[in-house]
Amino acid sequence: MAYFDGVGKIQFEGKGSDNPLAFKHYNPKEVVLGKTMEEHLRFAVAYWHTFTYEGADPFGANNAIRGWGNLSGMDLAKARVEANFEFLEKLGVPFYCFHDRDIAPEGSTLQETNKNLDVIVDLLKQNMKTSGKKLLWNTANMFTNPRFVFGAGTAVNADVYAYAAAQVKKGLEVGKELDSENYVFWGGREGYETLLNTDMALELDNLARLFHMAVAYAKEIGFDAQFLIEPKPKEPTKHQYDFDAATTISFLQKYGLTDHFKLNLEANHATLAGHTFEHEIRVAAINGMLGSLDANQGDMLLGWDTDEFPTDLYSTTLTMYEVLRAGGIGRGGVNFDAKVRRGSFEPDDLFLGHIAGMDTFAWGLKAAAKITEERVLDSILDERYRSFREGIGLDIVSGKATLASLEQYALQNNPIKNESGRQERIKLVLNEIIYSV
Ligand code: XUL
Ligand code: CO
Repeated sequence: MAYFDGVGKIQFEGKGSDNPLAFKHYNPKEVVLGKTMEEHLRFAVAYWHTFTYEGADPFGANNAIRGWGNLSGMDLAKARVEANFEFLEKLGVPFYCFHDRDIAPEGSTLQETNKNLDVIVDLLKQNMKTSGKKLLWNTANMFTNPRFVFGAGTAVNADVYAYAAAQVKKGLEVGKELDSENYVFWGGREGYETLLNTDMALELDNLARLFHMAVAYAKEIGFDAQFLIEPKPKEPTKHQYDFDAATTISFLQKYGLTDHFKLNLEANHATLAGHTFEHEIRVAAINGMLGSLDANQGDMLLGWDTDEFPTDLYSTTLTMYEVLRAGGIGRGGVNFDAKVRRGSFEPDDLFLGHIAGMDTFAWGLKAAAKITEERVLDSILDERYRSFREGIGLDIVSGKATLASLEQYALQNNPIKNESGRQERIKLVLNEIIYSV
Protein backbone atom coordinates (compact mmCIF):
# COMPACT_ATOMS: atom_id res chain seq x y z
CA MET A 1 0.00 0.00 0.00
CA ALA A 2 1.22 3.50 -0.79
CA TYR A 3 0.74 6.17 1.86
CA PHE A 4 1.78 9.16 -0.23
CA ASP A 5 0.02 8.41 -3.51
CA GLY A 6 -0.23 11.99 -4.66
CA VAL A 7 3.52 12.57 -4.44
CA GLY A 8 6.16 11.25 -6.84
CA LYS A 9 9.92 11.29 -6.50
CA ILE A 10 11.03 14.80 -5.47
CA GLN A 11 13.43 16.10 -8.12
CA PHE A 12 15.90 18.94 -8.25
CA GLU A 13 14.41 21.57 -10.57
CA GLY A 14 16.63 24.51 -9.68
CA LYS A 15 15.99 28.12 -8.72
CA GLY A 16 13.51 28.98 -11.47
CA SER A 17 11.04 26.23 -10.55
CA ASP A 18 7.72 27.08 -8.94
CA ASN A 19 6.85 23.45 -8.23
CA PRO A 20 6.41 23.19 -4.44
CA LEU A 21 7.24 19.46 -4.57
CA ALA A 22 10.72 20.01 -6.05
CA PHE A 23 14.13 21.11 -4.78
CA LYS A 24 15.40 24.54 -5.79
CA HIS A 25 18.80 24.23 -4.07
CA TYR A 26 19.31 20.65 -2.92
CA ASN A 27 20.91 18.87 -5.84
CA PRO A 28 22.25 15.66 -4.28
CA LYS A 29 24.95 14.97 -6.89
CA GLU A 30 26.18 18.58 -7.21
CA VAL A 31 29.79 18.82 -6.08
CA VAL A 32 30.61 21.50 -3.52
CA LEU A 33 34.21 21.80 -2.29
CA GLY A 34 35.10 18.33 -3.56
CA LYS A 35 32.11 16.40 -2.15
CA THR A 36 28.55 15.98 -3.32
CA MET A 37 25.79 17.76 -1.42
CA GLU A 38 24.50 14.35 -0.42
CA GLU A 39 27.85 13.48 1.16
CA HIS A 40 28.15 16.81 2.97
CA LEU A 41 24.66 16.84 4.39
CA ARG A 42 23.80 13.19 5.11
CA PHE A 43 20.13 14.05 5.71
CA ALA A 44 17.97 11.91 7.97
CA VAL A 45 14.23 11.76 8.65
CA ALA A 46 13.14 11.54 12.31
CA TYR A 47 10.65 8.70 12.72
CA TRP A 48 8.94 10.24 15.75
CA HIS A 49 8.01 13.59 14.22
CA THR A 50 7.13 12.15 10.82
CA PHE A 51 5.38 8.84 11.47
CA THR A 52 4.54 8.71 15.20
CA TYR A 53 3.47 12.27 15.97
CA GLU A 54 -0.01 13.02 14.68
CA GLY A 55 -0.66 16.59 15.75
CA ALA A 56 -1.65 16.38 19.44
CA ASP A 57 -0.57 19.24 21.71
CA PRO A 58 -1.35 19.91 25.39
CA PHE A 59 -4.66 21.52 24.33
CA GLY A 60 -5.85 19.38 21.46
CA ALA A 61 -6.09 15.83 20.13
CA ASN A 62 -4.44 14.32 17.06
CA ASN A 63 -5.62 16.07 13.92
CA ALA A 64 -3.16 14.98 11.22
CA ILE A 65 -4.49 13.10 8.20
CA ARG A 66 -2.35 9.98 7.89
CA GLY A 67 -2.92 6.85 5.82
CA TRP A 68 -2.13 4.73 8.87
CA GLY A 69 -4.42 6.70 11.19
CA ASN A 70 -7.10 4.00 11.53
CA LEU A 71 -4.64 1.27 12.65
CA SER A 72 -3.37 0.31 16.09
CA GLY A 73 -0.86 -1.94 17.85
CA MET A 74 1.48 -3.99 15.69
CA ASP A 75 -0.54 -3.30 12.53
CA LEU A 76 0.10 0.40 13.03
CA ALA A 77 3.79 -0.25 13.69
CA LYS A 78 4.10 -2.27 10.47
CA ALA A 79 2.27 0.37 8.43
CA ARG A 80 4.64 3.04 9.72
CA VAL A 81 7.61 1.00 8.51
CA GLU A 82 6.14 0.94 4.99
CA ALA A 83 5.37 4.65 5.16
CA ASN A 84 8.93 5.38 6.33
CA PHE A 85 10.57 3.67 3.37
CA GLU A 86 8.14 5.12 0.84
CA PHE A 87 8.83 8.57 2.28
CA LEU A 88 12.65 8.18 2.30
CA GLU A 89 12.57 6.91 -1.26
CA LYS A 90 10.36 9.71 -2.60
CA LEU A 91 12.24 12.41 -0.73
CA GLY A 92 15.66 11.01 -1.69
CA VAL A 93 16.92 11.01 1.89
CA PRO A 94 19.54 8.34 2.70
CA PHE A 95 19.07 7.98 6.49
CA TYR A 96 16.46 7.77 9.22
CA CYS A 97 16.53 7.82 13.04
CA PHE A 98 14.22 6.40 15.71
CA HIS A 99 13.58 5.82 19.41
CA ASP A 100 12.77 2.18 20.27
CA ARG A 101 9.23 3.14 21.28
CA ASP A 102 8.57 5.01 18.03
CA ILE A 103 8.85 1.86 15.98
CA ALA A 104 7.02 -0.72 18.14
CA PRO A 105 4.42 -0.58 20.92
CA GLU A 106 5.28 -1.51 24.51
CA GLY A 107 3.83 -4.79 25.74
CA SER A 108 2.76 -5.57 29.29
CA THR A 109 6.20 -6.96 30.16
CA LEU A 110 9.72 -6.16 29.03
CA GLN A 111 9.82 -9.57 27.33
CA GLU A 112 6.72 -8.74 25.29
CA THR A 113 8.03 -5.26 24.47
CA ASN A 114 11.30 -6.71 23.21
CA LYS A 115 9.41 -9.28 21.15
CA ASN A 116 7.40 -6.52 19.46
CA LEU A 117 10.63 -4.69 18.79
CA ASP A 118 12.22 -7.78 17.23
CA VAL A 119 9.35 -8.18 14.76
CA ILE A 120 9.65 -4.57 13.59
CA VAL A 121 13.45 -4.60 13.53
CA ASP A 122 13.29 -7.61 11.19
CA LEU A 123 10.92 -5.70 8.94
CA LEU A 124 13.14 -2.60 8.99
CA LYS A 125 16.14 -4.76 8.15
CA GLN A 126 14.43 -6.27 5.11
CA ASN A 127 13.35 -2.85 3.89
CA MET A 128 16.82 -1.40 4.42
CA LYS A 129 18.28 -4.19 2.34
CA THR A 130 15.98 -3.65 -0.61
CA SER A 131 15.99 0.16 -0.48
CA GLY A 132 19.64 0.84 0.47
CA LYS A 133 18.44 3.29 3.15
CA LYS A 134 20.52 3.44 6.35
CA LEU A 135 20.09 4.12 10.03
CA LEU A 136 21.88 7.31 11.13
CA TRP A 137 21.12 6.59 14.77
CA ASN A 138 18.79 4.89 17.16
CA THR A 139 18.11 5.65 20.80
CA ALA A 140 16.03 4.48 23.75
CA ASN A 141 12.94 6.40 24.81
CA MET A 142 13.37 6.46 28.59
CA PHE A 143 11.09 9.39 29.32
CA THR A 144 7.53 8.68 28.10
CA ASN A 145 6.58 5.69 30.26
CA PRO A 146 5.45 6.75 33.78
CA ARG A 147 8.16 4.56 35.36
CA PHE A 148 10.69 7.20 34.23
CA VAL A 149 9.04 10.04 36.17
CA PHE A 150 12.34 10.75 37.99
CA GLY A 151 14.68 9.88 35.13
CA ALA A 152 16.33 6.69 33.92
CA GLY A 153 20.12 6.70 34.29
CA THR A 154 19.65 9.31 37.03
CA ALA A 155 16.56 7.69 38.58
CA VAL A 156 16.04 7.82 42.34
CA ASN A 157 14.95 4.16 42.29
CA ALA A 158 17.45 1.38 41.46
CA ASP A 159 14.67 -0.77 39.93
CA VAL A 160 14.02 1.95 37.36
CA TYR A 161 17.76 2.27 36.72
CA ALA A 162 17.98 -1.48 36.06
CA TYR A 163 15.03 -1.29 33.65
CA ALA A 164 16.74 1.59 31.82
CA ALA A 165 19.95 -0.43 31.59
CA ALA A 166 18.00 -3.33 30.08
CA GLN A 167 16.46 -0.96 27.56
CA VAL A 168 19.85 0.48 26.58
CA LYS A 169 21.23 -3.08 26.21
CA LYS A 170 18.43 -3.92 23.81
CA GLY A 171 18.92 -0.62 22.00
CA LEU A 172 22.56 -1.46 21.36
CA GLU A 173 21.57 -4.88 20.05
CA VAL A 174 19.02 -3.28 17.72
CA GLY A 175 21.61 -0.75 16.55
CA LYS A 176 24.02 -3.54 15.75
CA GLU A 177 21.34 -5.54 13.94
CA LEU A 178 20.54 -2.53 11.75
CA ASP A 179 24.16 -1.47 11.35
CA SER A 180 23.52 1.98 12.80
CA GLU A 181 26.15 4.67 12.24
CA ASN A 182 25.62 6.20 15.70
CA TYR A 183 23.82 5.55 18.98
CA VAL A 184 22.30 8.57 20.75
CA PHE A 185 21.68 9.29 24.42
CA TRP A 186 19.39 12.24 24.91
CA GLY A 187 18.81 12.77 28.63
CA GLY A 188 15.01 12.67 28.51
CA ARG A 189 14.33 13.21 32.22
CA GLU A 190 17.96 13.13 33.35
CA GLY A 191 17.80 16.28 35.43
CA TYR A 192 15.88 17.63 38.40
CA GLU A 193 13.10 19.93 39.52
CA THR A 194 14.42 20.87 42.98
CA LEU A 195 17.66 20.21 44.86
CA LEU A 196 15.58 19.80 48.03
CA ASN A 197 14.96 16.12 47.19
CA THR A 198 17.87 15.45 44.80
CA ASP A 199 21.28 13.83 45.32
CA MET A 200 22.99 15.40 42.32
CA ALA A 201 26.37 13.74 42.90
CA LEU A 202 24.90 10.23 43.07
CA GLU A 203 22.70 10.83 40.04
CA LEU A 204 25.63 12.02 37.90
CA ASP A 205 27.88 9.17 39.09
CA ASN A 206 25.13 6.69 38.18
CA LEU A 207 24.63 8.23 34.75
CA ALA A 208 28.36 7.86 34.07
CA ARG A 209 28.17 4.25 35.28
CA LEU A 210 25.41 3.56 32.75
CA PHE A 211 27.51 5.09 29.96
CA HIS A 212 30.52 2.97 30.94
CA MET A 213 28.31 -0.15 30.93
CA ALA A 214 27.05 0.79 27.45
CA VAL A 215 30.60 1.27 26.15
CA ALA A 216 31.57 -2.14 27.56
CA TYR A 217 28.52 -3.90 26.12
CA ALA A 218 28.92 -2.35 22.66
CA LYS A 219 32.49 -3.62 22.65
CA GLU A 220 31.37 -7.06 23.81
CA ILE A 221 28.86 -7.45 20.96
CA GLY A 222 31.04 -5.75 18.34
CA PHE A 223 28.74 -2.75 17.79
CA ASP A 224 31.09 -0.06 16.52
CA ALA A 225 28.71 2.90 16.18
CA GLN A 226 29.78 6.33 17.40
CA PHE A 227 28.11 7.09 20.76
CA LEU A 228 26.55 10.54 20.97
CA ILE A 229 25.12 12.62 23.82
CA GLU A 230 22.55 15.26 22.89
CA PRO A 231 22.68 18.30 25.18
CA LYS A 232 19.56 20.22 26.16
CA PRO A 233 19.28 22.75 29.02
CA LYS A 234 15.67 22.29 30.13
CA GLU A 235 12.41 20.56 29.20
CA PRO A 236 11.07 18.22 30.37
CA THR A 237 12.97 18.84 33.64
CA LYS A 238 13.67 22.33 34.89
CA HIS A 239 17.39 21.63 34.85
CA GLN A 240 18.68 18.97 32.47
CA TYR A 241 22.14 17.66 33.40
CA ASP A 242 23.50 17.72 29.81
CA PHE A 243 22.83 21.46 29.71
CA ASP A 244 24.93 22.40 26.69
CA ALA A 245 28.04 21.33 24.79
CA ALA A 246 30.51 22.73 27.32
CA THR A 247 28.72 21.16 30.32
CA THR A 248 28.45 17.79 28.58
CA ILE A 249 32.11 17.80 27.55
CA SER A 250 33.19 18.52 31.12
CA PHE A 251 30.97 15.65 32.34
CA LEU A 252 32.61 13.30 29.81
CA GLN A 253 36.06 14.49 30.86
CA LYS A 254 35.35 14.03 34.57
CA TYR A 255 34.21 10.45 34.07
CA GLY A 256 36.85 9.37 31.54
CA LEU A 257 34.36 8.98 28.68
CA THR A 258 35.76 11.35 26.05
CA ASP A 259 37.23 8.56 23.91
CA HIS A 260 33.84 6.94 23.47
CA PHE A 261 31.43 9.83 22.98
CA LYS A 262 30.82 12.81 20.76
CA LEU A 263 27.91 15.24 20.73
CA ASN A 264 24.66 15.34 18.79
CA LEU A 265 23.86 19.04 18.76
CA GLU A 266 20.38 20.42 18.18
CA ALA A 267 19.63 23.97 17.03
CA ASN A 268 16.58 24.52 19.23
CA HIS A 269 18.40 23.09 22.28
CA ALA A 270 21.23 25.56 21.65
CA THR A 271 18.87 28.53 21.64
CA LEU A 272 17.09 27.27 24.77
CA ALA A 273 20.52 27.28 26.43
CA GLY A 274 21.03 30.90 25.38
CA HIS A 275 23.52 30.01 22.65
CA THR A 276 23.50 30.09 18.88
CA PHE A 277 23.72 26.74 17.09
CA GLU A 278 27.08 27.77 15.65
CA HIS A 279 28.40 28.42 19.16
CA GLU A 280 27.55 24.87 20.20
CA ILE A 281 29.11 23.41 17.06
CA ARG A 282 32.29 25.43 17.54
CA VAL A 283 32.59 24.36 21.20
CA ALA A 284 32.23 20.72 20.17
CA ALA A 285 34.57 21.03 17.19
CA ILE A 286 37.46 22.65 19.05
CA ASN A 287 37.24 19.84 21.59
CA GLY A 288 37.15 17.08 18.94
CA MET A 289 33.56 16.30 19.94
CA LEU A 290 31.44 17.17 16.90
CA GLY A 291 29.32 14.11 16.19
CA SER A 292 26.03 14.89 14.46
CA LEU A 293 23.34 17.55 14.12
CA ASP A 294 19.63 17.64 14.93
CA ALA A 295 18.36 20.24 12.49
CA ASN A 296 15.41 22.41 13.48
CA GLN A 297 14.73 25.89 14.79
CA GLY A 298 12.93 27.47 17.72
CA ASP A 299 10.77 30.56 17.79
CA MET A 300 12.23 33.76 19.21
CA LEU A 301 8.89 34.56 20.84
CA LEU A 302 8.41 31.18 22.53
CA GLY A 303 10.53 29.76 25.33
CA TRP A 304 10.16 26.08 24.58
CA ASP A 305 11.38 23.43 22.16
CA THR A 306 9.17 24.07 19.13
CA ASP A 307 11.16 21.81 16.76
CA GLU A 308 10.25 23.76 13.62
CA PHE A 309 11.75 22.90 10.26
CA PRO A 310 14.85 25.03 9.66
CA THR A 311 14.08 27.88 7.26
CA ASP A 312 16.49 30.53 8.53
CA LEU A 313 19.19 30.92 5.88
CA TYR A 314 21.48 32.94 8.06
CA SER A 315 21.54 30.16 10.62
CA THR A 316 22.00 27.28 8.14
CA THR A 317 24.82 29.21 6.45
CA LEU A 318 26.67 29.69 9.73
CA THR A 319 25.90 26.09 10.73
CA MET A 320 27.36 24.69 7.52
CA TYR A 321 30.29 27.10 7.78
CA GLU A 322 31.09 25.57 11.18
CA VAL A 323 30.72 22.05 9.79
CA LEU A 324 33.07 22.81 6.87
CA ARG A 325 35.52 24.47 9.26
CA ALA A 326 35.47 21.31 11.39
CA GLY A 327 36.31 19.18 8.34
CA GLY A 328 32.80 17.76 7.88
CA ILE A 329 30.26 15.87 9.92
CA GLY A 330 32.01 12.47 9.74
CA ARG A 331 29.71 9.57 10.64
CA GLY A 332 27.04 12.02 11.75
CA GLY A 333 24.45 13.72 9.60
CA VAL A 334 21.74 16.35 9.50
CA ASN A 335 18.70 14.79 11.15
CA PHE A 336 15.45 16.73 10.88
CA ASP A 337 14.35 16.63 14.50
CA ALA A 338 11.50 18.80 13.28
CA LYS A 339 7.75 18.58 13.00
CA VAL A 340 5.21 20.31 10.83
CA ARG A 341 2.98 22.77 12.70
CA ARG A 342 -0.38 21.42 13.90
CA GLY A 343 -2.10 23.50 11.24
CA SER A 344 -0.11 21.70 8.52
CA PHE A 345 -2.07 18.48 8.86
CA GLU A 346 -2.16 17.07 5.32
CA PRO A 347 0.21 14.25 4.27
CA ASP A 348 1.92 16.48 1.66
CA ASP A 349 2.97 18.82 4.46
CA LEU A 350 5.45 16.17 5.60
CA PHE A 351 7.19 16.52 2.23
CA LEU A 352 6.90 20.30 2.14
CA GLY A 353 8.45 20.59 5.62
CA HIS A 354 11.41 18.40 4.70
CA ILE A 355 11.88 20.10 1.32
CA ALA A 356 11.99 23.48 3.12
CA GLY A 357 14.61 22.16 5.53
CA MET A 358 16.70 20.44 2.86
CA ASP A 359 16.68 23.42 0.50
CA THR A 360 17.55 25.80 3.34
CA PHE A 361 20.48 23.60 4.35
CA ALA A 362 21.67 23.17 0.75
CA TRP A 363 21.50 26.94 0.23
CA GLY A 364 23.41 27.42 3.49
CA LEU A 365 26.01 24.89 2.34
CA LYS A 366 26.55 26.75 -0.93
CA ALA A 367 26.94 30.07 0.88
CA ALA A 368 29.25 28.51 3.48
CA ALA A 369 31.37 26.97 0.71
CA LYS A 370 31.76 30.39 -0.90
CA ILE A 371 32.77 31.94 2.42
CA THR A 372 35.31 29.14 2.85
CA GLU A 373 36.63 29.17 -0.71
CA GLU A 374 37.07 32.91 -0.82
CA ARG A 375 38.59 32.91 2.68
CA VAL A 376 36.18 35.71 3.60
CA LEU A 377 36.31 35.05 7.35
CA ASP A 378 39.74 33.37 7.37
CA SER A 379 41.38 36.47 6.00
CA ILE A 380 39.68 38.53 8.70
CA LEU A 381 41.01 36.16 11.38
CA ASP A 382 44.51 36.18 9.85
CA GLU A 383 44.57 39.93 10.05
CA ARG A 384 42.91 40.22 13.44
CA TYR A 385 45.24 37.81 15.23
CA ARG A 386 48.42 38.69 13.33
CA SER A 387 50.15 39.95 16.49
CA PHE A 388 50.40 36.32 17.66
CA ARG A 389 52.52 35.33 14.67
CA GLU A 390 55.59 37.40 15.52
CA GLY A 391 57.42 39.13 18.35
CA ILE A 392 55.82 39.03 21.78
CA GLY A 393 52.68 37.26 20.46
CA LEU A 394 54.77 34.42 19.06
CA ASP A 395 56.53 34.15 22.45
CA ILE A 396 53.07 33.73 24.06
CA VAL A 397 51.74 31.03 21.75
CA SER A 398 55.04 29.14 21.66
CA GLY A 399 55.10 29.00 25.46
CA LYS A 400 58.28 31.06 25.77
CA ALA A 401 56.69 34.02 27.55
CA THR A 402 56.57 34.39 31.35
CA LEU A 403 54.78 36.95 33.50
CA ALA A 404 58.15 38.69 33.95
CA SER A 405 58.95 38.85 30.21
CA LEU A 406 55.44 40.11 29.46
CA GLU A 407 55.72 42.73 32.21
CA GLN A 408 59.01 43.93 30.74
CA TYR A 409 57.36 44.22 27.32
CA ALA A 410 54.24 45.97 28.68
CA LEU A 411 56.27 48.50 30.64
CA GLN A 412 57.89 49.85 27.49
CA ASN A 413 54.91 49.39 25.13
CA ASN A 414 52.81 52.50 25.49
CA PRO A 415 50.22 53.32 24.17
CA ILE A 416 48.50 50.08 23.08
CA LYS A 417 46.69 50.34 19.78
CA ASN A 418 43.49 48.28 19.08
CA GLU A 419 41.68 48.00 15.76
CA SER A 420 37.95 47.86 14.97
CA GLY A 421 36.29 44.42 14.70
CA ARG A 422 34.05 45.72 11.86
CA GLN A 423 31.24 43.25 12.53
CA GLU A 424 28.55 45.32 10.81
CA ARG A 425 30.57 45.28 7.59
CA ILE A 426 31.15 41.51 7.90
CA LYS A 427 27.43 40.84 8.36
CA LEU A 428 26.58 42.81 5.24
CA VAL A 429 29.16 40.81 3.28
CA LEU A 430 27.50 37.61 4.56
CA ASN A 431 24.10 38.84 3.40
CA GLU A 432 25.50 39.52 -0.05
CA ILE A 433 27.05 36.06 -0.26
CA ILE A 434 23.87 34.31 0.90
CA TYR A 435 21.78 36.04 -1.75
CA SER A 436 24.37 35.50 -4.48
CA VAL A 437 24.50 31.70 -4.43
C1 XUL B 1 14.09 16.11 22.46
C2 XUL B 1 14.93 15.61 21.39
C3 XUL B 1 14.88 14.15 21.14
C4 XUL B 1 16.20 13.55 20.82
C5 XUL B 1 16.19 12.05 20.76
O1 XUL B 1 14.11 17.47 22.62
O2 XUL B 1 15.59 16.36 20.71
O3 XUL B 1 13.97 13.90 20.15
O4 XUL B 1 16.70 14.02 19.61
O5 XUL B 1 15.75 11.48 21.92
CO1 CO C 1 16.90 16.05 19.11
